[in-house]
Amino acid sequence: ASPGAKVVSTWDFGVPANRAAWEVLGQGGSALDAVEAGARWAETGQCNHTVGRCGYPDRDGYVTLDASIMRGDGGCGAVAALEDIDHPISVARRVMEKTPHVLLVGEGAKQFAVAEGFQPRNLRTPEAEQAWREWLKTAEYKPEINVERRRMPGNSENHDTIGMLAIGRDGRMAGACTTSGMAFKLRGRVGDSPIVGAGLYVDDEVGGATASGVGEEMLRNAASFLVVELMRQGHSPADACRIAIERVVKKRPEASKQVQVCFLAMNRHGEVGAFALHRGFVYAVCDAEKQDALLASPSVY
Ligand code: SD4
Repeated sequence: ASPGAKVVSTWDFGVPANRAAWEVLGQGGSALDAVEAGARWAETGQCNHTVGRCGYPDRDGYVTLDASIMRGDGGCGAVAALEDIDHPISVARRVMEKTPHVLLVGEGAKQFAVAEGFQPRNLRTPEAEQAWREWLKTAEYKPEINVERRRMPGNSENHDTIGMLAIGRDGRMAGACTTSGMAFKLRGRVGDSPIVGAGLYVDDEVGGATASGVGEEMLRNAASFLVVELMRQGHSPADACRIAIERVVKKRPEASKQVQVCFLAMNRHGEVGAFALHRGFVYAVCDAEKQDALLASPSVY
């Protein structure tokens, strides 16, 4: 029997993003349409410096966006280092549905988006520009744990990359992950979010996983794939996320003290779990019973 529709996503802005996804899921819409709608909300619904429009730029001042989308049957599409297009998740979906490829990057991704009818626009807001100019004074790239929370003047909410997993009434799953990546990254840097298996992985036979935090750690560990494979071996979503975090720590114990890594997983039965390297990670859960649950994840340190 189907576990019933459900959507989960990373961080506290996952609550409104889930609601956008629920408008689709609650009406019997597909998990794929739901995660696209939820991710789109995050990309333009709110200026949060870490996703879509208003993302902070790289060290040379360019806002570059990464996104991936995946269906539980293995279909997937992604864009990396995409500029001037404010809905990278929808471009990723077009890559999946309209090309023989999985990942388009940079200028080619933009060309494809424009050919598909997306309107290019300047995504660098005056606020992002000001933050970048401020950063240029020291020009030191040093990601801090959960820094987005502190970067928001007068706003204690925690905002970050959105990773979203959904299961439809028909029991089929999908996931989406979208981000502007690490602020002030090197030009050309691509994180985990658009890399299938690192920032996102979904398999209808098992479940899905997504990640937030410093993407280099997810890339090193093929992390979302690892979480799904751990669930395939019989681990609960929470245990799978914890074991994957332990792997991250074991590989780079010193570096692990300095960076945040967070995993969120949902298995095909609709069970949800999460684990983070450091405190501060929260995730949002939405189903027919409750649309706005926000839960804190356990952490290692
Ligand atoms: C990245 N994982 O580009 C993303 C960014 C993120 O918390 O999640 N930041 O590495």
